[in-house]
Amino acid sequence: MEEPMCLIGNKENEEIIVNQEALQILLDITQPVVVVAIVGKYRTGKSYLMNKLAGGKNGFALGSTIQSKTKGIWMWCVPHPMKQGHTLVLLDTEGLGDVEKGDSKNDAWIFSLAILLSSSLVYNSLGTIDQQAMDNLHYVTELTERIKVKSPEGQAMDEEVDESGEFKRFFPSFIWCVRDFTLKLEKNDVPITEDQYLLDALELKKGLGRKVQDYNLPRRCIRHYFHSHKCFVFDRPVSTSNALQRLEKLQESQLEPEFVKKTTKFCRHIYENCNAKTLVGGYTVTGRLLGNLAVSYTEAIRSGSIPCMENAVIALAQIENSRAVQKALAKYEEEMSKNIGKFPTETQEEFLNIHQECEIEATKVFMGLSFKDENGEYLTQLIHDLAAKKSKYSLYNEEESAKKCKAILQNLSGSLESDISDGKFSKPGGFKQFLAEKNSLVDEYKSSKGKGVKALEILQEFLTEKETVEAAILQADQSLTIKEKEIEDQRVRTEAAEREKQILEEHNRRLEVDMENQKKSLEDHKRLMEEKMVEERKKIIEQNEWMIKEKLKEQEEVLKKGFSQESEMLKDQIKDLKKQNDEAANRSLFGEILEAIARPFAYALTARKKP
Ligand SMILES: Nc1nc2c(ncn2[C@@H]2O[C@H](COP(=O)(O)OP(=O)(O)O)[C@@H](O)[C@H]2O)c(=O)[nH]1
Ligand SMILES: [Mg+2]
Repeated sequence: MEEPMCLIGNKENEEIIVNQEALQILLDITQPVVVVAIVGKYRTGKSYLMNKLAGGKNGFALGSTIQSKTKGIWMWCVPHPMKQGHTLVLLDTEGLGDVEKGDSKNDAWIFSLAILLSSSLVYNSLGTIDQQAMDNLHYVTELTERIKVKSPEGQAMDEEVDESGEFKRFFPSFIWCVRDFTLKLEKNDVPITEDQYLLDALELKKGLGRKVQDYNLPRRCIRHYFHSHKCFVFDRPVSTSNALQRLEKLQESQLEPEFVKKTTKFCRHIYENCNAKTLVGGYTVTGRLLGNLAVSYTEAIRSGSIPCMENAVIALAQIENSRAVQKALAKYEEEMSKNIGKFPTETQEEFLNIHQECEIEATKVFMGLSFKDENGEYLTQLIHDLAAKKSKYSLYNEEESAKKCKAILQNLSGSLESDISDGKFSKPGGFKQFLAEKNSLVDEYKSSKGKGVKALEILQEFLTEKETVEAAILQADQSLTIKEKEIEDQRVRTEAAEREKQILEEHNRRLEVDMENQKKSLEDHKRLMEEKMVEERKKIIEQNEWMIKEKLKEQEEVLKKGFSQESEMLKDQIKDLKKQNDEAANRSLFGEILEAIARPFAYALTARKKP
């Protein structure tokens, strides 16, 4: 992207909308995305810092030039400077808490969206971390009303569920940037780190009074909702206000060295430590997924409901899994088309080998793109559609075989045909001569290569066509007695019946190998799906274990400070997470789901066999 673009517009008195052009850019990004969003009051140098992250280019318009910029979330996608194969998506919020632009009711939604869409959230403020800075972050205290974790369907209407204990799992990491910081980083005359400075500022006060509660609330939210708390303090970039206005035009050498140093350190931290966005269960978010997430959340808000992370993931999985099926089928076609020159294959087994190779490639594509296909719904569809494609190609292989066999017969039977029409066999001993020619034709046909699976059937068709002529020649042959003619006639019939039997056997044998192949394919799919599900489950268990560790840390801290009520709450949450993990570890290996996938196919296969 050459320059930033508005991703989510937030015009006053209008609905929040996703800009289609920006959406398309996201949808085209197949790489995982590291998403850094910045929030905070207007004119605190947010856009300036985002430009630094984009590699120092001037893209996001700065305060002095933006009077008419659209409010909302602006987006800039750039190649990640350190993580190969990743895209860095910068989200700059425009006009949050800007009184001049009218304090739209949508601002709180924009704040929530920045959280929902990012993997790292930067909160930017001026001066020091004081009460004012905390107050400006009041949106964070309203998040329980703006973000739902679980789908409300499973909950009773009047049930007040506190889901904020789950926020940590979904929320971005938290980075506080303090600009124009003038204090010394010290506590009781001892130097402290920036992170310690933030943690001290987030310390809770004891007491039950209203004032204490108000003081504690935003701090509590920040500690409890976000899983990591980083802080960067910046000096003033230049000393004169005149120079401040022209900041973007100044050379680095004209800025305060400490400011430059800190900016570099901040950028390095983002590049090195901010991870790609993931969904619950550890699925990595690509630009495509991010675009769909933006649409899903924004639409929830427009329709008057609260964005629900679980629902969004379900909706996303549906979109992605349908696409995974389509991509896998396209892969099958692509691989098959490379092999089409080998048709007709000599045997059905050869055809099935080709099919199987293509199927494996297709399934790999599906497994790579799909996620959370918990009921095996999309896998079933894939297996079904692949089976249909296999039938189509199998039929084509048969048609090619039939064509080839007919061509061979046509070629071989030329002289026999002209001998018949010339009446060469209408003489005593003619029948024997006819038989000899016919048999040598059949022998030659049988030894011809590349006839494929229809060889017998087409021969049978050919010989059946000749039956009338054969009978006539036999009857006309005066060198044979009636008895001999009867015997010959019987032999012709027996031979035909024999071939018919052979054809049927061959047909059934083909079905048999088809069935074996289908069974094996099901087994393969089952195995791959099982592996994938084990992997997915492992990720969930790992994530829960990480949550437990985070909560234990939090609990230790609140216990140290004597907040026993909070500690109890955390204890419950930890207990719950442990229970979830025990359940996940003990659940059977999706056997039932996989059996259910296999059943209709096994049934369809047995039904096709001829008696
Ligand atoms: N005092 C101060 N001004 C800054 C800083 N960084 C940028 N500015 C200037 O502040 C004005 C607003 O910056 P901008 O990045 O647009 O702020 P935003 O509204 O938060 O995005 C511009 O004139 C910038 O040059 C800083 O660290 N301190
Ligand atoms: Mg800005």
